[in-house]
Amino acid sequence: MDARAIAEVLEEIGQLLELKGENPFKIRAYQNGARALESLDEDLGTLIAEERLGEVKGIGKALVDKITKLYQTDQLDLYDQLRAETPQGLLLMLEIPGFGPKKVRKVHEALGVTSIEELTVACEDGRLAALPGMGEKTAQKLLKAIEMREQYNQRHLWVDAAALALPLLEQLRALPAVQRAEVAGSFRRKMETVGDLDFIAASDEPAPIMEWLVQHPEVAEVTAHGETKSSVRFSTGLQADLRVVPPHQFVFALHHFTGSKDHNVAMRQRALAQGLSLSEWGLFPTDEAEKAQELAPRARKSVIAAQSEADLFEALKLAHIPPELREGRGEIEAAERGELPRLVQDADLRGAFHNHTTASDGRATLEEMAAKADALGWEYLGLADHSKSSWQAHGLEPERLLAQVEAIRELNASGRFKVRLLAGSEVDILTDGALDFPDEVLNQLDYIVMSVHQAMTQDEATYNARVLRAIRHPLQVRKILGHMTGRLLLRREPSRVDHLKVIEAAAEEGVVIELNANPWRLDMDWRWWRTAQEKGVRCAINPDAHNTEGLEHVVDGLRVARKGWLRAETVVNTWSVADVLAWLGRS
Ligand code: DGT
Ligand code: CA
Ligand code: CA
Ligand code: ZN
Repeated sequence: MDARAIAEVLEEIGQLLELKGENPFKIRAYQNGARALESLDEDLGTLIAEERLGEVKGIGKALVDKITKLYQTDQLDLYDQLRAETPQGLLLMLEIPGFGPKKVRKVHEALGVTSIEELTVACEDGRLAALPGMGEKTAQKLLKAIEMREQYNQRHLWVDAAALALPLLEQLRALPAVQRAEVAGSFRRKMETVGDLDFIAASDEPAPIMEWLVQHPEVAEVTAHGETKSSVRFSTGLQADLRVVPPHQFVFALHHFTGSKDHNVAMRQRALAQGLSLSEWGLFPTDEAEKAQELAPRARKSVIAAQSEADLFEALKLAHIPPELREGRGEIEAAERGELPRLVQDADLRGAFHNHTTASDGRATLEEMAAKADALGWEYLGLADHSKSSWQAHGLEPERLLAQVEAIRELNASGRFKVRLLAGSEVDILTDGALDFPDEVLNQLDYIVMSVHQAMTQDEATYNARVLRAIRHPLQVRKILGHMTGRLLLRREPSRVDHLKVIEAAAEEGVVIELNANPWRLDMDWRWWRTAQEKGVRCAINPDAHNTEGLEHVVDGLRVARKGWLRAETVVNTWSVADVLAWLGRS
């Protein structure tokens, strides 16, 4: 295990001990140990080998052995034992926001509650409210949090869905009976989260395809097994439908089950206006549509044969609409007028601006990051480590920041790497909207990324004023607004912010807005990018990389940028290094 994984184990041991009502000093020792490991300056393996781990501040004698054991064997008896003796339900309860170990222990001891279901009942029947220090308000808050948690659990991050869907699609396409296959639905539309997967396969022989799915080793439960449609649940909780259609219906089925519902409704209306009826089975003249419905589905034949979705759109006098735009948000009107944007593509990307190194909470050094950027063929790589107020992330004080700037300038001059390194900083926007460094420090950088990391639950007016103040802060260097709402998909709600006001201020001040490419963030949300682009705001798709592979996450942001109608010109990290340097006022 590496230092970070061990820190998580220590953190969890602290919680488990707290659930047991152990001595607070002991608990504190594990928490401090976790903190210390997270911000280690040196390699953990070296510290252990040289028997210097005990000298690290925050790591007591008792922890040295445990950390060493975890490092060497990935295992610790105390941890296994604690997990085994703690009811699973209590661990799940810890995941409810605002419900820490102390409260969990209280309801467990006083009410015998061991699961979220029992906790729900106790909240509803007044037993929880009656406990000292709890009250009706707490009960209502908990019920709300439990409900949110359930909603979240029903959806999955796009990248998690992809990890399952893409290999399955390969296997499906390889079956002898399958002529064509796709994953449709929200997955194909590149939604940030996916409810279920919708596979469509073209074949005249559905039986073996149904068998393949229901027998699949990854399937945990078969919820429906029909002749041409089956549904299953995988062990991750993700569900999938698989529909087999005759080859001549494939394009219509693919379009229909790609959705979205709103897009489909608008498409059907458009077809009707041309005397046509569009369905998952085909495109029929309206007067014959009823007749067609009476025939068995597999016998129906659309009067328009479509080999691809482009044929279908063409039949309705539309330009081809990429799946990620099919949200019923004006894409049909734009396609009709020939005004669909030329969407930014993977190959357009030439660098990125928001990345961390071991100077703050990254896991790779400046040199390792530069080498990776070279391997990716990037023209420039911007470093933006945390600022001093993000002390949990080992944020830099001005001296360390300026030393890093110096190191970056020297590396550029040395010619060791092809990539041009840029010196930035991820500067905290403090609670009142001030920036975490004085202007004279910031003005020595190539650019800054301004982000909120504390007090994220401020009311909308306060949060807005805070972000607007940062946007309007006069500086000589370019500014990028980082992860605007701080949301973590399926885990943490976005901060309340007036997107339109922020977008308008950014347009006025020439501040770039980040599209944070971390699959948990994808912040600012794709629903706002079209407006931002129209108002002249530029986008930086920022991987927010904390290690070398993190740089590759930039494509997760790109997927969502396309969903937000963004063209390459709008995205600053598609610009050439010469254009970027000119824009930054550097050479
Ligand atoms: P999800 O699974 O919640 O992430 O979202 P989708 O869009 O994948 O929704 P899903 O799986 O229920 O259905 C896939 C597509 O099938 C949907 O985007 C449009 C189409 N569809 C499903 N049910 C209906 C319906 O009742 N009416 C219409 N017009 N289309 C539907
Ligand atoms: Ca779906
Ligand atoms: Ca579905
Ligand atoms: Zn950040």
